[in-house]
Amino acid sequence: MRKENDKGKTDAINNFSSRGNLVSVEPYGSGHINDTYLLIYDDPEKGQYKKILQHMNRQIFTRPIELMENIMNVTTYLRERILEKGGDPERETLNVIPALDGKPYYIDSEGEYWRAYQFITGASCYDQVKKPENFYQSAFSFGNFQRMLADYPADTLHETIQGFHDTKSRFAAFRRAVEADVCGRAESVRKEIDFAFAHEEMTGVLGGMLERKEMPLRVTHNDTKLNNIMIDDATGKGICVIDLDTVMPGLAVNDFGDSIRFGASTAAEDETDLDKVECDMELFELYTKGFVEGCAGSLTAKELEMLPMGAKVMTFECGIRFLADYLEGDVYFKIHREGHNLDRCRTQFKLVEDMEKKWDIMNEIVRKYS
Ligand code: ADP
Ligand code: GN1
Ligand code: MG
Repeated sequence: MRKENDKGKTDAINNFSSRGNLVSVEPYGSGHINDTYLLIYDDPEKGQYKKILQHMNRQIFTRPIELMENIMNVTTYLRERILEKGGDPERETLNVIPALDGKPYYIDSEGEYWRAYQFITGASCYDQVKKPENFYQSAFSFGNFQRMLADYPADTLHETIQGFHDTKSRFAAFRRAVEADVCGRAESVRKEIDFAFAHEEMTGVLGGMLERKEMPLRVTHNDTKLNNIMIDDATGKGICVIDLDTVMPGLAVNDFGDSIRFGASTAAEDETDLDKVECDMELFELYTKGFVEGCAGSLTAKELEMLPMGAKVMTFECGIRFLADYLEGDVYFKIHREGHNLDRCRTQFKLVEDMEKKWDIMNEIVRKYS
């Protein structure tokens, strides 16, 4: 885990323009990658207001300037689309607050990168589905996000993490982690390793289809967890897609799949009681309906057919990423307890097993909305 960088944080706070006095700074959200802080200010004229400050993870996002260029370009593009539709770009897309020098990031004295966003008020992010309607809304929003970016010039986007959802190379990295076994943990997780090796075959399916041009490369979000959507507290509508670090060319079925593995689970991603973990078919159906409606007819017949595969492969991929990180000593995903990444891996593998049992139902549901 990275050490706290208090001086960097203070310098960053002072290097983004702000009205009024700073009242509080608190860690915020439950993301696994960046350090997010909620800043509250008191403005004598306008009262209290909030801001999001993020310490970007430079070990993972090795080219932060390119990454911020992506975010500026994508949010500027989205702002225009939202205005065309008469929407409110202050709430329906992220708004980067420039640093005092006008750049969309601040570099502290240790070379760490910081950025700030306007806080989206009156909306919440959820780690688990509280009301099924929220899940439908998140599906519609992610589908709609993809549709809004359908004509975005994809070749101008930087690849912020190479091979992010190249499941085959993720598997190769996992295999190397097992072989190196730098922490001597492999023997104790033999069952999970065996499960992974028994499922290797699925890792080439989607990449193979892409290579054969059976599915199109689109501009996708690539990290479509429920907690990357803001749901309006008053209307219950999905209003804003956030966490744009991985917006890159990718597969629509992967965006669908990542949402299913996280939001259609009956338990949290890090639940330790695996009896509680299942892929809920009612939630799967709601998400399918919302995503297909949000994409508004843009998905090809092949993409529709492969939605269940997207769910299974993304869940498996996430499972091997968690397991590889456990084997490597928890260097990628933030952990909050011993064995956290192993617990996360186990829920993903349990979900894969459950999807295999429910495979026919999943396909039937998708056909109903195709
Ligand atoms: P990570 O990459 O670590 O997941 P996110 O960008 O998703 O970081 O931010 C973490 C959390 O912070 C989100 O789940 C959300 O609760 C909150 N958050 C991020 N940006 C905003 C924003 N502009 N307005 C309100 N809340 C936000
Ligand atoms: C990370 O940043 P966050 O917490 O939204 C990860 C995703 C994983 C997810 C698992 C850049 O997402 O790929 O699916 O954790 N993001 C990155 O919960 O690796
Ligand atoms: Mg996030």
